[in-house]
Amino acid sequence: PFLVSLITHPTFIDGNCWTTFIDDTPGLFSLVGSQNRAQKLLAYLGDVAVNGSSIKGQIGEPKFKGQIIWPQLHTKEGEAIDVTEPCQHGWRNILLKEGPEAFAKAIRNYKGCLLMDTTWRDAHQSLLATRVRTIDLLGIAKETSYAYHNAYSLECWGGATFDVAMRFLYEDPWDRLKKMRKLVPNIPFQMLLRGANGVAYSSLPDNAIYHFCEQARKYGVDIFRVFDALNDIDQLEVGINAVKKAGGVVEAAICYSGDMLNPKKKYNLQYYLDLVDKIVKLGTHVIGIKDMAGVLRPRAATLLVGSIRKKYPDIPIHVHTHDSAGTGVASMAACAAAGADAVDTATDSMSGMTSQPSVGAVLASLEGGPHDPGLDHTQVRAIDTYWAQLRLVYSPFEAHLNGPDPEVYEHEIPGGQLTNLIFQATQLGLGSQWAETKKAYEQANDLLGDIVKVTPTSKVVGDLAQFMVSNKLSYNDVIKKAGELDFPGSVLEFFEGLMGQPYGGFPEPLRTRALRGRRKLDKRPGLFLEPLDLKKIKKDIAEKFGSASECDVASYTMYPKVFEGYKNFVAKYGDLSVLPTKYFLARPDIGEEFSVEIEKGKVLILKLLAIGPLSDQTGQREVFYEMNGEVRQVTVDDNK
Ligand code: 3PY
Ligand code: ZN
Repeated sequence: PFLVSLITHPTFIDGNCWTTFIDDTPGLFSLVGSQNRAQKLLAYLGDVAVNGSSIKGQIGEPKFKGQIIWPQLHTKEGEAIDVTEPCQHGWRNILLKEGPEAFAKAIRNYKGCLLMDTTWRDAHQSLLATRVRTIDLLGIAKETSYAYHNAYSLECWGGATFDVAMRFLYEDPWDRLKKMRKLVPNIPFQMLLRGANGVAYSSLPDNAIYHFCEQARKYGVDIFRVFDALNDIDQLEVGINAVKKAGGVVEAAICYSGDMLNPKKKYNLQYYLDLVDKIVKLGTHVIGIKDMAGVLRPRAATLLVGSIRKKYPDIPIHVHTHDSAGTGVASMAACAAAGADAVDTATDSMSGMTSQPSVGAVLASLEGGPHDPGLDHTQVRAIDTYWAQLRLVYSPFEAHLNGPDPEVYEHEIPGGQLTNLIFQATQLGLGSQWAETKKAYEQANDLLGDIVKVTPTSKVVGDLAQFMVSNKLSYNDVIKKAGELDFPGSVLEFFEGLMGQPYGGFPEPLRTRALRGRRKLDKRPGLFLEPLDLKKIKKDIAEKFGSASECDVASYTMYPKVFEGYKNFVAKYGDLSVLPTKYFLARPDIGEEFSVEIEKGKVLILKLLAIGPLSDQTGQREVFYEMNGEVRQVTVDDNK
């Protein structure tokens, strides 16, 4: 392609070719670059045309492949809002001008109960296996900057999005963050940080967490919800200190488990209040309550939030929940009434069940009263018309939940995991085993000492539950045979202490028997890990892939293999984040024309012309595309 651009370049054709022509004509390289990108994109499109999408977890094709209709926002007076430029008003301005303490104070002084919108992170993590792509978030970003300008924050990063972006969507999570930030300059961005695990599944050396938070803050994260899956304060402290050093708002969260109002349960009000004392001592700006399974019922919510409010009248309280049992709206309204400063909701068509409660329902409950969140429900509804269409584009990742699951009060499976487990059970055709798995999950939790369950400890319980179901082991079998069983790796890691220390200690003699002589840590794992040599990592990445940014280093420290897989994929197919989702997941119809902006101002008009016959000799097919009026051909291995 380079030669082609050279000999077809006007200067070359004119005969005015001088020796420094190539050096003086950088556009030539960009032309070569875009031709390369176009060729790589064609390679992907050709592959999808022949083999279908290979995106993991995808079942079937999008239910909706039509043109998305964009919403038009209006002011209260009925005037159309011009969204050419993003909105500039919002709580982020206080943070940028006056810092985290002043931000927290201003939030606390606000009369209403603000909302965090989780649509861009937890909602799709909990409903659509975290598969929503950057292009679709950016598609509604400017409108969102207006409709949600008075929101406490947009949760848009961290949790599972980091891993999934690279592993399954072949996207750079940092690129997503930077692009979202440009289009939404006014609303604080919030991420979920798994304490000393960063956004990974087990502890990393402390310097990796510090380095990660520094980049996250630099490129746009404002508020960091920091939690530890066992509420282990030493693990939490690592995350809290890293966020503080990076200059972010610390929202240290206590993870709510069980039922505080049931005197027979392990975690009571005093347990939570003691934890809150500890995070306040560590200097949290906002107190987070993280109800990852949706088991915080309204009466418990009133007591918990009310008690914290009384003890800490000046610190904002922000409550997170899932709507698995259908009580989310009532609980969030109870939290607002008990003194919470912010609660979590998701856009209506991405809400409910394992996701967050619906923004429309929470607004309907609070609007006009003393805790009014200060959002315009007609604008919020307009945004939802976009998501209603998008949800159908992502239908291949639906878990097909039909209704609330009040059994969550017994099994306590976190929202995201509940969807995953149902999805897995359906895929394996184990519908009848689903009930068994839920029961086993409850028993596994008891065996492990009734632990707090959220990533990564929820996986430990889930793995043990599936192990019990597939090996037909009862609760007593596990206790009796512990010394001989080959427990899942995650269970052994938990017993070793690699996820921190559980409240009340490890269950014995099960731990000792299961470990069979493996080490037992009694302090946080980070203390045993050597700091990472970040400079060397950067050098190695640059050598392998040609360039390396600090963000690449941070991606590598979290997920070395996934990062390399992502980079190799991009080397082969280019940056696919620019490809509209329906063409990322399925091939277009023959003759269907569509456009892709491969870089700013460089638009490709594409049309699938034909898929050739299978060659017996090579096992390949030719795929013919029209690209900007020219016929292009790619040869594709037929893997079907
Ligand atoms: C995550 O860690 O990704 C979670 O969403 C926990 O609730
Ligand atoms: Zn959640």
